[in-house]
Amino acid sequence: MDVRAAVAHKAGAPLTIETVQLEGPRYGEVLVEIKATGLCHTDEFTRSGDDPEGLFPAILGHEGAGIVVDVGPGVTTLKKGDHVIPLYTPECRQCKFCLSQKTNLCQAIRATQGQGLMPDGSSRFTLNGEKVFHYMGTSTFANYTVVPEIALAKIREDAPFDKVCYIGCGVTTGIGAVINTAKVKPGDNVVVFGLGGIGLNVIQGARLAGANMIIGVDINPARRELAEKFGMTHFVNPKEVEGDLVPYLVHLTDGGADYSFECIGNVDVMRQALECCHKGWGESIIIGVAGAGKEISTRPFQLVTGRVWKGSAFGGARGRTDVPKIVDWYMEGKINIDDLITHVMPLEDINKGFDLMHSGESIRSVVVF
Ligand code: NAD
Ligand code: AHE
Ligand code: ZN
Repeated sequence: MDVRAAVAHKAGAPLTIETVQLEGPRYGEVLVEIKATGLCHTDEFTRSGDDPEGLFPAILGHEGAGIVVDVGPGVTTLKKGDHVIPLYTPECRQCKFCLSQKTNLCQAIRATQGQGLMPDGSSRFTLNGEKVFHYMGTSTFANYTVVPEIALAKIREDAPFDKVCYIGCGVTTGIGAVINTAKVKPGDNVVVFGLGGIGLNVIQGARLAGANMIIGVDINPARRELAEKFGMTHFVNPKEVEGDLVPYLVHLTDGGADYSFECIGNVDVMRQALECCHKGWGESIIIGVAGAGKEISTRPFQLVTGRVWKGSAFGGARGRTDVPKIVDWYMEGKINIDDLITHVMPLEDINKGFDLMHSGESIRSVVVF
């Protein structure tokens, strides 16, 4: 079938809107009509050429929501008409990783997903007869996409697609990193570096967890107001701090953060995030994705003296189990998504969404089909 998609033809180039051909679902696969998709900084990371796994031409997008249109043979848990959120971290419930109960990083299809292909090693997308790669197993910058059954969370039908698409990445990543990865407890002091689409969800997760100080760090002063609405208690603009940021934050938190979160993808900030943690127990969670060739460093003494460096992918969430619950939280008014979706646009304007991300004007842009 013909589908309308934003195609990334080469690294650094704007996306182009094209009519692409999409083959129907094969064994264990599902055809989904995408109704809305958010633009995450990770899409920009790959579009820009910073992603060592980046492939071109590809259909990017991993923060979508839509409706099942058709199912391939062997699909048992979904049917036509079901409302779904595609999962770049699937949940097969059978692999060593899923069965371990120690991680959400299901590996059932990770190898082919990283190669921009479906689990059988082929692509469903072509443009003028040439292969177009899938992206993160989701490719939500298209009005129809094919996704493995294990990479779809079934959600309630009254949830608005243009809001809950954000649960497909940013909301779950931010809130999940606080609840699942860090396990923040009431009274903990938290420092959040980067108050964008992820960091603001870390802030609301920290508030849900009952944190005491919730310190937001961002070079964009315009982030302050919204972050305060989401629960930030103190704002720090590194450009306005006299002297080093780390001792400033350690002093502010009376010895250091119980938990810090890096939500930027900057390896120098990752070091600051670790080093502002409390001696003996402070934990720093890396969420930001750093470009090809980048490495983190610190003095091992920082770890010897009890600070812990961790990472979090998709907020440690098991998508098919946890995403429907987070949709419920939104529908029950427990979490705020609406205020973070600052811009809505048609697919034709998707490049404007990336411009808004760069200028710092948007938190989340959502494309509606
Ligand atoms: P975003 O562009 O919305 O937000 C980034 C924020 O960081 C902005 O507010 C910006 O002003 C701020 N910032 C930039 N440089 C800074 C600095 N030196 N000091 C302080 N603040 C600074 O991006 P996003 O969508 O929130 O994504 C954030 C990061 O998280 C990206 O690297 C993205 O790829 C990554 N990410 C990771 C996961 C995961 O599962 N681990 C999921 C989603 C996104
Ligand atoms: N391809 C990159 C890594 C990108 C990355 O770390 N992705 C996160 C999700 S970001 C969502 O916005 C993730 O889930 N990682 C786990 C995984 O298996 O990819 C690189 O550096 O190669
Ligand atoms: Zn994302």
